[in-house]
Amino acid sequence: MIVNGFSRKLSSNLIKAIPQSLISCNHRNPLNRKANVKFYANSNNKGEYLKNISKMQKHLPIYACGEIVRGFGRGSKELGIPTANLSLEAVKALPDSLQTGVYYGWAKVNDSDVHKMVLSIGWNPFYNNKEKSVETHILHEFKCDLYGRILKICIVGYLRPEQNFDSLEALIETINSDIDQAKTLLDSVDSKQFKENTFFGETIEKS
Ligand code: ADP
Ligand code: RBF
Ligand code: MG
Repeated sequence: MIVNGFSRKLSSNLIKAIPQSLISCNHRNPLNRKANVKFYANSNNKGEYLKNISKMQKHLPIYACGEIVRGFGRGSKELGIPTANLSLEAVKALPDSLQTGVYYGWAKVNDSDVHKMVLSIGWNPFYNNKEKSVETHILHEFKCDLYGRILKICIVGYLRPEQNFDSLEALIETINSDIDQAKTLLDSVDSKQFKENTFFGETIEKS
């Protein structure tokens, strides 16, 4: 097992969720089951959102892992939403097809259980970062910090592009809405199958 790399790709083209107003559509999933999928879109550019979602979804799921490193420490202090940042090495090893934006999926830290997660990839336009970051907020309360541990993630679905905001409150509100959507989407049978993948059972060592 390679640390700091992505290891495996399966085919999936589920249409997932995006923020703004709630819309629902009928869609056939990869098992050809008919699914009424609720998603969020700005009614003015719904078409563009849908095209973008299908495009991103074609590359998923992506399995990746790497060491958790220190960032600016803002996630916990300013937002109340800690994010485990992947090392630069791991970020560089991610495939080019993985574009910036907000995603959801599954995460495991060292030998922990596999938990739901939301993921932000990019330059955090609200903070105008100079370096690209890949940050995972795990939907689990950890008793201690996780720096130096190995984070394994399975990126299951795309939620939305990165955005700038007028206020910190608006950023926090949107991230909390991402979290709510992720919780629901990851409860589906199609999402749960990725949690069971052998990737999460394999032992990895630091390189
Ligand atoms: P940094 O900028 O160094 O990433 P954050 O304020 O974003 O700092 O906090 C992230 C750190 O908080 C993680 O590296 C980890 O040690 C810890 N942490 C605790 N709980 C969680 C969680 N549920 N999800 C992600 N990180 C968590
Ligand atoms: N930062 C932004 O500037 N714009 C965003 O749209 C944005 N969306 C995020 C969505 C999620 C689910 C998470 C976990 C983070 C997001 N961030 C975003 C990153 C956030 O600014 C960053 O985690 C903090 O600055 C701490 O590093
Ligand atoms: Mg962080």
